[in-house]
Amino acid sequence: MRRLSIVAALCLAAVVVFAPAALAQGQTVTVSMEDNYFDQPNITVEPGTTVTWVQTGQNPHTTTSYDGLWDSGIVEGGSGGTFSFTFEEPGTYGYYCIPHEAQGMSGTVTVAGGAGDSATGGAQGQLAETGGPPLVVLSGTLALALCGFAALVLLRRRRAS
Ligand SMILES: [Cu+2]
Repeated sequence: MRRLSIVAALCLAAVVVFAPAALAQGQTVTVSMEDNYFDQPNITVEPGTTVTWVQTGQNPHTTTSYDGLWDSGIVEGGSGGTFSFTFEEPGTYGYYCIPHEAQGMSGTVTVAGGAGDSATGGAQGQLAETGGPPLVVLSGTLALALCGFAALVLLRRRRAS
């Protein structure tokens, strides 16, 4: 019986360790649109991350993809308005603010961590995690499976004795 509770504790520990990594996959990153700059102009995110731009300035701003992937349109100053875009594919995505591009109000979102990624050089990373989440999730799943198996074996032994 004592052994079984040890296994249960180990399983719980595995869940606690690996669940945050699994949840991080669909994370959200916020970039503020200030007067007249993006507070984090260059960010690096994992595939599947939603970037939300928040209007925190008094001037009208936009977040507009250079590649035509997204365009918030004018977000009025003082409105606290937001615009979100989810990045799935690895790469570097440049964007700017239509009224203030000439004043240097532009930025990049680098999506890294997917297969075949090689575009991380020079990017100012917001994420400090090394190693891809898919591997972490995989090993977490494996750990849980092993826990379950161990519990089964112990249960069987208890019944046999
Ligand atoms: Cu602007």
